Amino acid sequence: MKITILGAGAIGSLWAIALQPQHDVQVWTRSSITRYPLTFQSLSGKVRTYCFDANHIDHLQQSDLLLVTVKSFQVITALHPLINDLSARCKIVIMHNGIGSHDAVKQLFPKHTIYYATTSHAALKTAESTLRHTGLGQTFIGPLSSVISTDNSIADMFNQALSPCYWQDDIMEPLWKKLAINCAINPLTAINQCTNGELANEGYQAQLIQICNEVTLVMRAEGYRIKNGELYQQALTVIKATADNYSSMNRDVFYQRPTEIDYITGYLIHQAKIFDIAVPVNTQLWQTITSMESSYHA
Ligand code: KPL
Repeated sequence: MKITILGAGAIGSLWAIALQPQHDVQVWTRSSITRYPLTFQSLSGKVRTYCFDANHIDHLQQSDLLLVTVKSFQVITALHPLINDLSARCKIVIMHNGIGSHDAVKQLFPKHTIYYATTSHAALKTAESTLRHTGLGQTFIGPLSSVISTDNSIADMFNQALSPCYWQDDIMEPLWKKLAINCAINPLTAINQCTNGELANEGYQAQLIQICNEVTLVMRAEGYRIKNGELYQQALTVIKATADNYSSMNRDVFYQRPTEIDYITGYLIHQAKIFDIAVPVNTQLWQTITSMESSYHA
């Protein structure tokens, strides 16, 4: 397959490396580079250097797959310039933290087959062209449209590249479960500028439980069967599995970049309003991150 990966951040670069043995992969970036060199350290510590094509319009136009790995709030701005260059058969896979870009993506590409994906693989870009795979995770992929697509071969393709990858008829369910984990971990690690692992300390437990209880109420209203304490236990599992990592929101606040708060906690608050559910703890976290962002350059 000819593949273009839109966004050469940590996750986009990780998939570029995973897909390249079997596919013809290029990256698409905001800059005008034509080659993208990357030094990669695998989970076993092995280091290898790669060089991908970048920003070749003919490769984009011939692509069978466009994998979009930019941040949630960049999806539409990044996709807009590509509308006329994607062939009608090009499948689009969108992979970002949080929820909320899907309606705009559907409007932008009404005739294309669109999938959403979520991954818990952890990767860290330690410099512009250095990538470290820091945690093994799993990936879920499924169709955006509620009409169930029978073509689940895309999940096999991702599974061969970086397993495990599971097909999901209702992709919203894993997206919500990942959103719950991000609601629990990301704002707290950003506000307190701590590693994910520090959230295992006693002092954070009451807040983590409240955050997860609020998410549970909204997810149940959305129709998902969530057991009491399930989301908190899942968040704790991720906290322990990624103990040494800094969350993406922690890094965004550290480097004074925009965060994905509106697509994580903001999306939860938006949906809670629809069902008239109070989410005071998450609302407080949303307000704190929002005011941290607005004071960046003050
Ligand atoms: O997705 C993540 C993020 O940092 O955005 C978690 C799961 C919290 C891992 O760090």
